Amino acid sequence: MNTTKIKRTEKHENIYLHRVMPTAKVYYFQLKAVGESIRLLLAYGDQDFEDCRVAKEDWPALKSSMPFGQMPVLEIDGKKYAQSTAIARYLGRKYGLVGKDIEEDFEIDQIVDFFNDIRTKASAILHETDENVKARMQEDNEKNHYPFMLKKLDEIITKNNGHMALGKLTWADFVFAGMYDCFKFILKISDIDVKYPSFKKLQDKVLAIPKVKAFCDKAPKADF
Ligand SMILES: N[C@@H](CCC(=O)N[C@@H](CS)C(=O)NCC(=O)O)C(=O)O
Repeated sequence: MNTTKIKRTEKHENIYLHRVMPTAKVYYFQLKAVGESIRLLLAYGDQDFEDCRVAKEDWPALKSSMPFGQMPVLEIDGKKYAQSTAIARYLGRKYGLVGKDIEEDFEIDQIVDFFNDIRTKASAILHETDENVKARMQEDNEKNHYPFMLKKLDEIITKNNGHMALGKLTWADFVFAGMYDCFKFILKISDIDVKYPSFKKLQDKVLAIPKVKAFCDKAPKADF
């Protein structure tokens, strides 16, 4: 691995050469949720970074300094970048966790979008304030959406040798592994690990990668 400290990752004939970023900071709440994949990918890439876990009460003062007024944000050498999927895709390219051509990259993108679609169905309920509407939305998801979508995701991971795409480790696996605890919390399906066994196995596989494990062992604990 080339660890020369230069500002940008160069692209040569579709191969992105790994370079360590001079300084990196991750801003996110004291949660895993959509920020954890970024931390895990940076750990995988052997990148030192400042893990800024923002307390809820400190957020209002910081909000206007973020590109879109939200987190997670990755700051590279003083410049801030937002959107968790875009950041994960960027780090995936940087660390070679991508396909061999744009069609393979397409396969990674589509499964990440599908995973995010499932998550969005659940998070819409979190934002609903009327308890009756919440209950109806949960029932609708459990009856009409989750069974099909989760079975499909389980089949895809199983078919891909325990990965999200391409039958190998890609940045999509980090998106899944980082998000899975929160995914379970918001979907509220108690037997999800048993019903769709590929999910937990995939999370465990990513979290067992030695550099990722070393990071998680030392990181502040968060339930989801
Ligand atoms: N699409 C964005 C969503 C980011 C997002 O919703 N961030 C939330 C926390 S999970 C946030 O910053 N909330 C505080 C706010 O909007 O003021 C991403 O994936 O990064």
